[in-house]
Amino acid sequence: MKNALITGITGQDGSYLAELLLSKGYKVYGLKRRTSLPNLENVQHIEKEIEWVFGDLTDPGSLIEAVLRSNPDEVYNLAAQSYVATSWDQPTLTGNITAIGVTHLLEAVRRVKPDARFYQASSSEMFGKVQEVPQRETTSFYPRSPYAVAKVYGHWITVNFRESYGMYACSGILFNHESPRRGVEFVTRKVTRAVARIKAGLQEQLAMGNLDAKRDWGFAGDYVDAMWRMLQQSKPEDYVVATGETHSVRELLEIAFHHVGLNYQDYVYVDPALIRPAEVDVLLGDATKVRKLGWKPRVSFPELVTMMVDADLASIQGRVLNVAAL
Ligand code: NAP
Ligand code: G4F
Repeated sequence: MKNALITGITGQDGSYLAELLLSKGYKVYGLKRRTSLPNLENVQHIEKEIEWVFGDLTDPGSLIEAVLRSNPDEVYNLAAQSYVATSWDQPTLTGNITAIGVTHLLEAVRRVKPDARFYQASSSEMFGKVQEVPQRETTSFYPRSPYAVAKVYGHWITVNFRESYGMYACSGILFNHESPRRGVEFVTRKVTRAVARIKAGLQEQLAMGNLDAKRDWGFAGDYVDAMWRMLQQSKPEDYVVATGETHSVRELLEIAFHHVGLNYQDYVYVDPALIRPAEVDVLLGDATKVRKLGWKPRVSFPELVTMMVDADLASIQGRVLNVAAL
């Protein structure tokens, strides 16, 4: 049986990856921050199958302890301050977690279990003001937010540990991927949750930012399989993971509202406060390289959006029932 250590396991991707590795017979160790209240919603169905280790990417000693305890064959670093908009409000915190935190974890692996295979969650945000279309592994980075700058650091320190120490360390440059487990502030979930609430009469309007931004959106459950495949190869390399399609925020609104028989223009207004100081206008990935590992996206953009709306509708109905039962 292989051991895997996952940081960021309570987040969207961590929960899907934990499910995947458990289904493959791994013993899964999950790094978890101390929180004042439980935040295990995404992993409650597998909570008892996971070996929990407490730690924080900003605390090197706790990461050494986590690697010692888990004795991992594979380490997946998914933890980050991952919300781009917050990175302008908290740039130093974002750098400490999303950039320097990667070095803390790589150092812990290098000192304790240097033959462990290491995955770094790099991001298409690194392409920022894109230098070519579509973006591929060789496209230059031009980060447009403190988050993206931190991710560029995390990406290159991973390359550096691979080249300096011969570690099996690689990065997946993942384009946006979403699911019903997505945090509620990200644009897809913000929209699908609002659609469900408007349909249920719990909300009247929806304030949005830049409706013209375009993203290459896929399904998170598909993308964690690509992470695993990257760590099963004979040598470590970096890979772009994307669908190869791009859609605007406006298209997202159209599909989500239309799914419940509504017109988004009757409910949505643009709030200038939600426009970012610097924007990534369009992302579109070329996943040719990772497709050669047998990976491909399985959920289309309309399927993804309607899946998320349906999940939010079901969640609201469940909540109403629960309240009624009290
Ligand atoms: P997410 O839902 O925001 O999850 C982030 C995770 O990181 C949470 O488990 C969070 O724990 C944990 N975390 C935050 N700060 C930490 C710290 N100081 N120490 C330890 N853990 C910490 O993110 P996601 O969407 O699953 O994304 C996973 C990773 O992929 C992130 O690194 C993200 O930047 C990157 N990425 C995501 C996408 C995407 O479209 N989803 C695309 C490219 C790259 P709490 O639950 O305690 O907050
Ligand atoms: O959903 P978003 O907040 O995601 P963003 O900024 O693309 O970042 C996500 O994907 C990255 C991969 O490319 C990850 F690395 C990162 O961790 C995160 O998961 O915003 C998407 C787009 C942006 O252009 C934003 O300006 O939607 C636009 N947008 C328009 N109105 C909005 C809103 N975004 C949010 N969150 N809220 C709005 O009201």
